Amino acid sequence: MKKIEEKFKLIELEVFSDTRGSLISLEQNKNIPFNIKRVYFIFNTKKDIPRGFHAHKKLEQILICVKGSCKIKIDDGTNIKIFDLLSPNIGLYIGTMVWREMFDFSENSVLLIIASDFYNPEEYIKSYDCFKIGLL
Ligand code: T46
Repeated sequence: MKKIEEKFKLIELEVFSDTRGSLISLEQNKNIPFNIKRVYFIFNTKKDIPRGFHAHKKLEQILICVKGSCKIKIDDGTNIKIFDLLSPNIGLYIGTMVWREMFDFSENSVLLIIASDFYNPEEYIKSYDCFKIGLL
């Protein structure tokens, strides 16, 4: 798969549905546009308690709300956009140096994240001002 040039974009995932239900498969360098090194998920969230508020220097991720819904605010330093993740067949690709905030989680929602690298706290930019400077 060709590397994604955009800093962020929605990816529609193929759904295999039949009388038994539905299935979505995630494969590295196929519908996930990078090597997968980590998968984590966020649950037990509260509607009015947002999360995130950081950017990553090198990390690429895909966010999929596999249960319920949530909103993701994305800021690449030029464009600010809010994505409504309402369906498990929609992934939000977030590239490097993109500020993200997750909020408005529905009850019992589960946000699945596929990441291009292992967890590394050094890799986070947690100050919005530093994020903006980093983009210069
Ligand atoms: C991101 C958004 C979408 C780990 O130990 N390993 C991990 O892989 C992760 C992601 C987190 N943690 C620990 C670090 C903190 O003590 O889990 C705790 C909560 O993490 P954090 O406050 O960073 O969670 P969010 O929801 O603000 O952000 C997370 C990811 O950290 C971040 O990379 O892009 O989800």
